[in-house]
Amino acid sequence: MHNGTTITQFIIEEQRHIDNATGDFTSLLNDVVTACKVISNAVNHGALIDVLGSAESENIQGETQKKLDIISNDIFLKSNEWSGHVAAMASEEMEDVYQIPSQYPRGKYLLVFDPLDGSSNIDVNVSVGTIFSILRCPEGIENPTAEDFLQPGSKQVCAGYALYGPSSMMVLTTGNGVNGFTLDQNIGEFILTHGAMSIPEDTQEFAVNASNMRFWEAPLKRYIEECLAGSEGPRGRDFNMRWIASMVAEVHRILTRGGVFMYPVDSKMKAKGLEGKLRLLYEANPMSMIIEQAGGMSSTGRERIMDIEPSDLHQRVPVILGSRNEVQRAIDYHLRDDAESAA
Ligand code: P6P
Repeated sequence: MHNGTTITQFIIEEQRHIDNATGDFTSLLNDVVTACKVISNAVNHGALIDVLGSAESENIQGETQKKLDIISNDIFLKSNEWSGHVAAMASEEMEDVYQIPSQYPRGKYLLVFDPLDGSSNIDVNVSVGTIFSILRCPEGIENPTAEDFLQPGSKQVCAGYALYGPSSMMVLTTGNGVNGFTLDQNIGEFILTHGAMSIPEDTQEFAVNASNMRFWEAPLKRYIEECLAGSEGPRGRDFNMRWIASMVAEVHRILTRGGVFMYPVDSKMKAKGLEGKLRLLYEANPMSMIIEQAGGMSSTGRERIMDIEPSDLHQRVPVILGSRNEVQRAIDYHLRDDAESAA
């Protein structure tokens, strides 16, 4: 018998602090946990069960889908469509909103997710993850449309991720701090191992895809160049760089030891009419809620990500998140640059 707190027990104990809780949310979260266990199992088996490689299809983003992208998306849909807790779902892998099949009751929550983030890492056996966000369905809406999902990140009732790494973990927040759970493969349960996760305000570690540097805006270039100048430069101390190309893994490292993660908008994206690489509803918003709940900051460089009023289901935004004092410095550089340009 294990002696740790299971994620199910933790969620139910959290529910007790919520007035007139009906158990719907708790049950929905448990279905999300089940989906992540099934995805973890598929990811861990990799080449043994022929789930690697390309699906020979593209998603709405024009990105080649991996077989596991589609498998993971289907796992999420099948685990959550029947329960009567969800009114509709949306995902990186589906162009439109997924309506709950007519044979199942509808619920009061909207579930939006990136079923397998960082999937370009799958074939080279590097950590990947699942990101999810839970919103309330607007009152009286029977058949939610994309419009009903367009809520600012501040309206999320829950945000979390599963990280399929050396161990499989789940990290989640319901607005009352951030807690991490490790999958005990022997009993198939996520056990509380990282209570009350908190991000150090300062860091000497940044994560950015530096190969895009020549396309960045001036303030981002300034921030990174100063980090690279290290102890001989204006920062007066050396920095370390990491880039895993899997946002879930980067965010988890930052939650564990601090750091700053950046995926800025650049001139290549702007030439295509895009405002960033990462998607607001199912990457930036859930990760921002987690980061803020752990004492960090999450910004586009010019505004708090969780204040953005979404305009599209697959809207992209620039992301700068992590240790508060470093994110604030990057914001200051952006605002100063804008003021100089406006002068
Ligand atoms: P690049 C994965 O595709 C993702 O959405 C994030 O998880 C990750 O941080 C980023 O894109 C990686 O982007 O341009 O380095 O492949």
